[in-house]
Amino acid sequence: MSDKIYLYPVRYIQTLKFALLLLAFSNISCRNIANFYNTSMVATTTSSRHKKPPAPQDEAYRQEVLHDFHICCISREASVVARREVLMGKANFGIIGDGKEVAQVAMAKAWRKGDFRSGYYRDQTLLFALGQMSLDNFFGQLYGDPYGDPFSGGRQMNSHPATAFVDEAGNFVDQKNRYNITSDIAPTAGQVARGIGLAFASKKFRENPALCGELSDGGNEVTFVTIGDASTSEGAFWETLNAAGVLQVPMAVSVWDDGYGISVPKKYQTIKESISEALAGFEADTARNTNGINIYKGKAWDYPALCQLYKDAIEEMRTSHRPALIHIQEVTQQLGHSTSGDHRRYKSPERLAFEDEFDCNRRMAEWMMESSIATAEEIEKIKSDAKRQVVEAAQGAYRNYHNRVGALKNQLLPLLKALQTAHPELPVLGLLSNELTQKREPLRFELLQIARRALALLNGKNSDTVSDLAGFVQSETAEGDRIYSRFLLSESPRSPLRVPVIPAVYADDAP
Ligand SMILES: Cc1ncc(C[n+]2csc(CCOP(=O)(O)OP(=O)(O)O)c2C)c(N)n1
Ligand SMILES: [Mg+2]
Repeated sequence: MSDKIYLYPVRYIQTLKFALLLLAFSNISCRNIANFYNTSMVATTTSSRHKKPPAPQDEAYRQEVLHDFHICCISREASVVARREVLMGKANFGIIGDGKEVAQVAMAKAWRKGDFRSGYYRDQTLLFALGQMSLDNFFGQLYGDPYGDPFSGGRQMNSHPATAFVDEAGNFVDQKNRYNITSDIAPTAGQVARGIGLAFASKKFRENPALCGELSDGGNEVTFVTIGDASTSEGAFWETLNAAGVLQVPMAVSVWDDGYGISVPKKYQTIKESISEALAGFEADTARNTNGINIYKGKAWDYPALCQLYKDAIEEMRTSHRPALIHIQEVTQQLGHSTSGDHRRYKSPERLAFEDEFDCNRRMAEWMMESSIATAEEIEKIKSDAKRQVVEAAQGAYRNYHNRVGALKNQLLPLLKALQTAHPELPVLGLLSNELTQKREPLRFELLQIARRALALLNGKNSDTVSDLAGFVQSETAEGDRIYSRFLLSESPRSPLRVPVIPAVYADDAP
C-alpha cells in the first residue's frame, strides 16, 4: 500500500481490505430506452408532469417497462403486507421501501455484474429488480426465519439484505460475475464509508490489473451507495464525499430525499433543504480540470428521465471513475417511516396530499397510459396480480416458519403429557403442558424454555421419557447454536483466531 493511502482514515483502509474482494461486469439493457427516446431526456425536470413521450415503436421496450412496473407493484404490495403483518403481531418490526420503487428499477438497469451495493433499509425494489431477493426471502427475513432468510439466517432485522462474498470454507466467490450486496448496517451513513472502500478498491484494480483475479474486471465496476436525506447530515457522509472527490473513485451515491428523517423535516437538518445545493462546491469543474464529484438531480416519479439519468451517470462513471451524487427529489413515503409510527401524526395535510399525488407508482402508471405503453385494464391486472402474488408469498413464508416450530411443539407436547401422568407429585408439569397447549403459534425459544423448565423439575428422576425430554433439549440447543451462532466469527483457515499465539516475553529488568 502506498503512503498516500495512509493519509485517509483507518476505516477506509479497513473497508478497502474488505473490498479487495471485488467486482466487474456483464450486460444490462438501457439501449431499448435510448432507442425509444430519440430526443435525449433531461434528467432534471421542473415540470410537475411527465413530458408526453412518443408512441411506442418497440415491443421489447414496452415489455421492459411493463416488467419494471410489475416489480414496482410487487414491491409496493410487499410493503403494504409487511406493515400489516407487523401491526397484526405476526412480525416484530418492519421498515420498508414504499415511495422509492421507480427510482430503484431505473437504477437497476444501470447495474452490471460485478457491481456493488452499500445501501440502507429502503432498497427492497432494487433487490427485487436485480433478482437478488424473492418475495419468500423478503418475508422470511421479516418473520425472522432462520431457514427462510438467506441474507442473515433470521439474525438481522428486515430489509437488511446481503450476498455472500466467501463460501463456507472462507474462499472468495467469483465476485466479478455476480451482483454484490454488502450487508446493511444500523448506523445510518455508515454504509457510505464502506462504499468508498469498495470504490477505492476498483481504482486500485484499474491501476494494477494483476490484482484483479476473481474480484474485479479491471476496476470497471461501480459501487452504488444509497442514503436517506436526513442521514446526509452525518459526519461520515461529508468525510466520504470529500475523500471520493479527491480520490476519484467510481462511487454513485443516491440520496432518497423524502424530506424527513423519521418525523424531523429537512429544514431542521439540511442546508438550504437540499443536499445537492449544499454540495455544489464539491462539483468537478471540467473547464478548469479540477477534481470533485458529478451532481445529478432527478424526480422520484419520473421513470423515463430516471432511466436516462442512471444510464448516463453510470456510463460516465465507468469510464472516468469520477464519483457522483445522484439527488433523487420529491420522494414519498406512502406508509410512513416504519411500523413503529404513523406519519399522519407529524405530516401536514398538504404534505400528505403531495405524497398521494406524487406517488411514484401512480405517476408511472399515468405515464404508461399517456404514452400508450399500457391500457388502464393492463395496469389494473398487473396491480391485482402483484397483490395476489405477495399475499401468497407472505402466507407461504409465515407457514414455512410456523410449520417447522409446530412440528417441534408436536414432539414436545406428548412428552410433557406422559411426564405429567408419570409424576402426579409434580403438578407444575401439568401447568407447563397447558401453557404449551395454549400457545397457538409459539416461537422456538418458547418451546425450549418450557422444555428446560420441565427438565429442571425432573432433576434426579430417571425414565425413558425423562431421557427423551433431555434429548429434545439437547438437540434443540445444538440446532439453536448452529442457526444463530455459527459464522459470527470466521471459521475458515484464515480466521485471525487460528493465528498461533506467541506470548510476549519480558526481560526481568523491563521498566
Ligand atoms: C447514526 C444513527 N443515528 C440515528 C439512527 C436512528 N435512525 C434510524 S432511521 C433514521 C432516520 C433516517 O432518515 P433518512 O436518512 O432521511 O432516511 P429515510 O428513513 O427517510 O429513508 C434515524 C434517525 C441510526 N440508525 N443511526
Ligand atoms: Mg428521509
